[in-house]
Amino acid sequence: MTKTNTEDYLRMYRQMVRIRTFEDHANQLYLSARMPGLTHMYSGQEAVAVGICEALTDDDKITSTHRGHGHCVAKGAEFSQMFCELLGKEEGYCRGKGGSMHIADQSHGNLGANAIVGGSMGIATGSALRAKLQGSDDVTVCFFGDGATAQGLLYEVMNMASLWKLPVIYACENNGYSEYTKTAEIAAGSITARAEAFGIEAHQVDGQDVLAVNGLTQKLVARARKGEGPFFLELMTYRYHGHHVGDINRGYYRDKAEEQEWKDNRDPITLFRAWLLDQGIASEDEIAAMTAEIEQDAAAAVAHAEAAPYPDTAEVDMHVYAG
Ligand SMILES: Cc1ncc(C[n+]2csc(CCOP(=O)(O)OP(=O)(O)O)c2C)c(N)n1
Ligand SMILES: [Mg+2]
Repeated sequence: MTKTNTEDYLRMYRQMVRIRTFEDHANQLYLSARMPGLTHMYSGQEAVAVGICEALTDDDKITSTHRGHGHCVAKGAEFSQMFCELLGKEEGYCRGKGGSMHIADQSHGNLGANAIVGGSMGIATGSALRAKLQGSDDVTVCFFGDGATAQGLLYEVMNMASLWKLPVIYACENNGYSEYTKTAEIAAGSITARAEAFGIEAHQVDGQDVLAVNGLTQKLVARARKGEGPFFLELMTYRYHGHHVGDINRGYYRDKAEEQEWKDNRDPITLFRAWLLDQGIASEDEIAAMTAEIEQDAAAAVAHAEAAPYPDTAEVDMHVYAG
């Protein structure tokens, strides 16, 4: 059964705005040299993370990528602990030692971001095998990008998942680019056909339409819980920023007109906002108030994280080895 509840719609919208707002602040931290290292913005892809994670419970698991802030927020993470993690502070989800590309939030079932492209595929499949062996009905969603379909690991794990009917959903976010290269130049044939070759049911979905993503994911999650998995989703989407925050002059591989076209006509937040207004689910004023409140939360979380202490140097090897 798919969700039709007003509260669910508003929460989905809120979560999408929270991701966009988080990313705007993270980008500012980078541009003003207040954050160490680089980070990869999720802006533009919000409907994918939110549409999928809103179909999951805290017991369900996800694995994430180098572009992982959106997945982390959508799975229930708090701004404050996330910004602390980005700034290397003790209060961060990984006590400041993971940073942007390694945030994990096990309390909400987020097994972690991963800087290795495709690296989380084995972890997600192992998590689904654990669920099956333990007789648990939780489902694992494995997020990865179109570029990660070039990793051989995907074909090893899809083979196992299909043979063993594992409760895993492979969610390929096809944003059209792998670093500075168009997907069309590096990926031959069809992405969904790769999964179908292993006997896995695969769907291509409009990744800018949160209701389409959520509706389909709810159905697949329910079926995966009954042992009908695995499944594969190819979510057609777009990233607004460069590959990472430092990739500002990207004209040599991507046209500004193309970026503008997606922002003007395919923005997931604008599209869903128009739908909420049209359906009378929210008013302009309510949406403006929600947006302002989220902005305040983010600004307060950044201020908190900047003032927060770094971990003690004595704990540098803490959490490196199990036990
Ligand atoms: C194993 C591995 N190879 C190469 C890289 C360098 N790298 C980082 S992100 C990226 C592109 C990934 O593209 P995609 O999977 O489409 O994700 P997107 O960045 O578009 O979200 C590459 C090649 C890496 N991190 N890990
Ligand atoms: Mg990509």
